[in-house]
Amino acid sequence: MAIEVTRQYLPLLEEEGRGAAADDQAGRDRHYLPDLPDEDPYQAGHRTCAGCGPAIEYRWVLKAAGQDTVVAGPTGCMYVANSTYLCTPYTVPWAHTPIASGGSFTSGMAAGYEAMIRKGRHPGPYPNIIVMAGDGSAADIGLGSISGALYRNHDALFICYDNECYANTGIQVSPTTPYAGLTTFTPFGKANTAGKQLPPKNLAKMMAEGHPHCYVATTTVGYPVDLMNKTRKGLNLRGAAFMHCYTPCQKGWVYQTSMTVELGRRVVEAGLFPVWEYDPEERTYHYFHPPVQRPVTDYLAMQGRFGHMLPEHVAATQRAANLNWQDMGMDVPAELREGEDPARHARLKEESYSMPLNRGIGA
Ligand SMILES: Cc1ncc(C[n+]2csc(CCOP(=O)(O)OP(=O)(O)O)c2C)c(N)n1
Ligand code: SF4
Ligand SMILES: [Mg+2]
Repeated sequence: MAIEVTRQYLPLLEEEGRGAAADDQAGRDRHYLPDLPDEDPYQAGHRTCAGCGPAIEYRWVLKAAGQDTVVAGPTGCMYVANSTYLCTPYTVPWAHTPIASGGSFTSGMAAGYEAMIRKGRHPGPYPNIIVMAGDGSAADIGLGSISGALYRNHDALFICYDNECYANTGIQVSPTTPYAGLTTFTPFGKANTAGKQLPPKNLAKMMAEGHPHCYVATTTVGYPVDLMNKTRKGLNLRGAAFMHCYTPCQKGWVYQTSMTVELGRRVVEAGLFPVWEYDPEERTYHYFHPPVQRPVTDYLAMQGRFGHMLPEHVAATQRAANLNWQDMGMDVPAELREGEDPARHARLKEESYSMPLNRGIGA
C-alpha cells in the first residue's frame, strides 16, 4: 500500500518591530534579526570573492530552509567556487547540474522523492528541494527546463540568483544585464556609447504570467527577512515556486566590497528592481513600496560598470525607473520626473550621490 507523503512547515520570521524599520536613521535595525535560525547549511569554506552577493543569498536561503534540504546548482560561480574537490561549504546534499538542466534535474529529484516515500524507500518527510540557478542559466540557457518544471508544478523552489551577467566565465552580458551595463561583451565606444543597449529581460514577470498557478516572488540581498520568508513561503506551498533574487557581483560590477547589502536596498529605492509577490490564488501582484524614492544616480554612481554613462543614458534609466514606480502603483515625485531630461544630468562620473550611512551588516 502506498505510504502518504508528509510535508514540512517552516514558520515565517517576524517582520514587524525592529526588523521592519526602514528609514535611514533606523535602517541599521533592519539587520538585527533576533529570530535567525542558528543552523547554517552553507558554511564558511567557499572560494567566492569578498562581498559576493550570490554567496550571501545562498547562506540566507539555506538558513531559512534548514537542514532537511537538498540543493541543485547549475554551472556558474556558485558551482565552481563552492565545489572544489574535497572542500565544500554545504552540510546538506548538493548536486551540480549542467547549466541548461536545472529545471529538469530538479523535476526528477522531486518526482523521485515522492515515489521513494510512497514506496517506503525513504522515511520522509518530503525534503525542501531547491535549485539555485544563475541568471545565465535561469533567464537564458536553462530557461526552457525551468519553465517546464514550473508548468508541470513539481514541488520545489526554483531560484534565480541574479548577478546580471555570466560571471563565472568572465563577466559576459546576460539577458538580465541592465541597460548601459558594461560587460566584456558590451564594451562602450564611439559607435555605441551606451554599452548594453537593450533593457533587461523581465524574468520574474515572465514566470508569473506564464505559469499563473505558481507562487512567484522577487527579493534582494538588501532585505534578509523578506528573502528568508519568501524562501519559506515558496517551500511551504505545495507545487512549484519561483524566486528571483537580486545579488550584486563585486567583481563584475566594480564597487566597494562592503556595499553588497546596501546595493540590494538602493536598487529598490531607485525603482530599478521592484520587489513583489504574485499570489496564484488571487492572481494578483503585491508590491513592496519602499519608504524612500531616490534618483537613479544614487544607485548607478556606486558602480564602476556604469561609470561611462552620458547624460542621455542616465535620463533613459530614470525614465525606466519612473515607469516601474507607476507599475507599482506609486506616485513619481517631481524631482524624479525632471530626471528624465538629459539636460538635468552630467556624465555619470561627474554626478554626485549621497554616500550612505553604511546600513549594511556590521554598521
Ligand atoms: C551549455 C553551456 N554553455 C556554456 C557554458 C560555460 N559556462 C559555465 S559557467 C557559465 C556562466 C553562467 O552564468 P550564470 O548562470 O549567470 O551564473 P554565474 O556565473 O553568474 O554565477 C558559462 C557560460 C556551460 N557550462 N554550458
Ligand atoms: S565573480 Fe561575482 S558572482 Fe562570482 S564569486 Fe565573484 S562576486 Fe561572486
Ligand atoms: Mg550570473
